[in-house]
Amino acid sequence: MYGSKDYVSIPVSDSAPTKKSRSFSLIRIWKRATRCQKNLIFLVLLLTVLSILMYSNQISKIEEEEMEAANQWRQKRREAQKIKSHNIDTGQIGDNQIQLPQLDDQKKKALQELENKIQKDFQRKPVVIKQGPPFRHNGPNEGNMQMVAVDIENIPDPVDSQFVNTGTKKKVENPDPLDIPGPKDENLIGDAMISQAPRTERQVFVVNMMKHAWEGYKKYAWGHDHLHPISRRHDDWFHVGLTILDSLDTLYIMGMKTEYDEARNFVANELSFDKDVDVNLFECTIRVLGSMLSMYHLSHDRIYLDKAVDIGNRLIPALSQSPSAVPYSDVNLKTGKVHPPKWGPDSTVSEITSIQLEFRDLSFLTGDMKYKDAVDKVSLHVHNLAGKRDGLVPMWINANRGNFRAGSTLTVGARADSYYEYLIKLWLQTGCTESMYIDDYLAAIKGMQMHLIGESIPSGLTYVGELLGGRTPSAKMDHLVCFLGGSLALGSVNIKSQHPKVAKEHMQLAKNITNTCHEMYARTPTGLSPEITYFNLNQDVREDLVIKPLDRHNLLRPETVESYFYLWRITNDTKYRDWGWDAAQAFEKYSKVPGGYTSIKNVMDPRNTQPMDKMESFFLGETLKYLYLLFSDDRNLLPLNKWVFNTEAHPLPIHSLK
Ligand code: DMJ
Repeated sequence: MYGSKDYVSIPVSDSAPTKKSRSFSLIRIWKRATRCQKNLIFLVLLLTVLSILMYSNQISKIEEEEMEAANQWRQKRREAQKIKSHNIDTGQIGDNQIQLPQLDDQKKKALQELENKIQKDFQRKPVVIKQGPPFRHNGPNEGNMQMVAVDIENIPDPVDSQFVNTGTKKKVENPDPLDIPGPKDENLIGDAMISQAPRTERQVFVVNMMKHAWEGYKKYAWGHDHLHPISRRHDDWFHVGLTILDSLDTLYIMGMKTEYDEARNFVANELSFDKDVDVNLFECTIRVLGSMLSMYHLSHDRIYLDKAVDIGNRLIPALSQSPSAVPYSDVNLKTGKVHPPKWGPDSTVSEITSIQLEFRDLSFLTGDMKYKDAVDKVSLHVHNLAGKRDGLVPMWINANRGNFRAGSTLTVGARADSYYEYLIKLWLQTGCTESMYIDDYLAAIKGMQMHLIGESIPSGLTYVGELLGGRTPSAKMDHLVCFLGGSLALGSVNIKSQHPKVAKEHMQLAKNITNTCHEMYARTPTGLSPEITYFNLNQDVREDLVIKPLDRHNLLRPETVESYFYLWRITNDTKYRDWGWDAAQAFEKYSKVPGGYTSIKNVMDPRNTQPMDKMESFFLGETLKYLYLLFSDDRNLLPLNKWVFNTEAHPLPIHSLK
């Protein structure tokens, strides 16, 4: 009804409650609250105040860190500017980069002569593919493999001369009756081809590890790059069945015929490199090209040579299309398109200097010098490049400009490691004829002694640290550095006649570093090494090794057992075999899962290793191969004066040019 009052009016104040009324009501609430409620409110208030205090403390810490970083950055900028102006003064250009110095005519001439000599020496070697050694077999599926008679001329001396590439062949008596080829085991391949020594118990153990890893891979990841042994899945990186390729020569050397046939069938029938996928030049060279070359040398099965040529041709644009002598890090296998790494402008020094053994071998096999020329150009460039410090290389290098990144860290670990490894191995590869490599190698080791090598407290363990930003010492050592013991020992026996004093020093260093790497395993509760270890330099601390929470993972890496192998072959000291055995046991105990072997996140807690669900291809390609060789009683199995292992443990022959 219109006009009648059908609602109740309530007087409402239009203004918000005043501060006074609000505090009155809070007091009222407080008064009405029970003791228990009051306690609760008090607790909440206390916690709030504490959190605010902690938060502001944190903020000021972050601010301090940012300030510190900014200061460091400013300092670096000032240094960079100094370098820049220095470069301008000396006629070089540069934007925080160091340029190749202008060579005077005399130096240019000397370099050209050196280059010609290398070229000539290399070409003197008969090219296998042209001369065509009789293929010993046509692949496991196309005929029975024949046993190769042991060439008595090629049996190395039992002790030192085994390692020294004198270039002269010496007729020697067979050092051990066990080495005489015995009756052929139908199930053996690699051993039957290379040697006939019986397997040791420890070798059988490693063969079983390989079998287990292979079975898991075959079941859950066949044709893919890597196995995830826990989730029983896989991942692809290059899309080429990387684990199969990395495993081939290990299966061959271990004489695992059935598994080897499966792998060889994959190469023959399924493997294609015609993939629209960007691959890393270095990783693809050491794993894929390295494995194909090795397999060709071991088996003389033509299929591997064809694949080696195919992958070599697909990788070469990374070298040929660079505007400088420094290759691009990535190349597309189908299109040949190249580019620097996705995460930054620079390549790492290890990746551009650890492709040479493989490409040079490809030239050796095919007679086509384009592969060797391309990688020799890189080596020569790095050899002459300004910015090294006493033979040590900054870890970043730019493909567009061809120079080191100024202020890069100096390390023998990640990003630089195999530069040092390949210096000695490149010298060995052509029968110790190319002095540039040995000169750089000797200078680098001296540089390490001057700047990177130290001793921990209290046990005096020899570590190889880093110079952060090229100047700040850090007692940090990657597990990757553990290759160095092996390389030093290998170098030592080969330089002995020319540099006896240095050789002795290097051998001692090799033993000390390998001992430290052993400690990195032995001192953790799992017996497995962490990825990174810091060494204590503080008199008040009683433990040599400092293992930070984020560095506690173990990726099944090979470097330590690799050095055990070299040290055992070279010194005959059985402790290296025992240490290798301990490592194998630890892998078996903490990394083995029903689906294969897995990387783990925490070597410090045996009850909670936190498996990472990944089996790297190098576990089969390197770690298990080196363990097998370490436990072999047969010194003729890939003797070190005939073979040089690439950084992925694929053996390539030494071509003595003398
Ligand atoms: C391998 O791919 C090679 O040994 C490389 O030189 C370093 N990293 C892994 C193994 O740790």
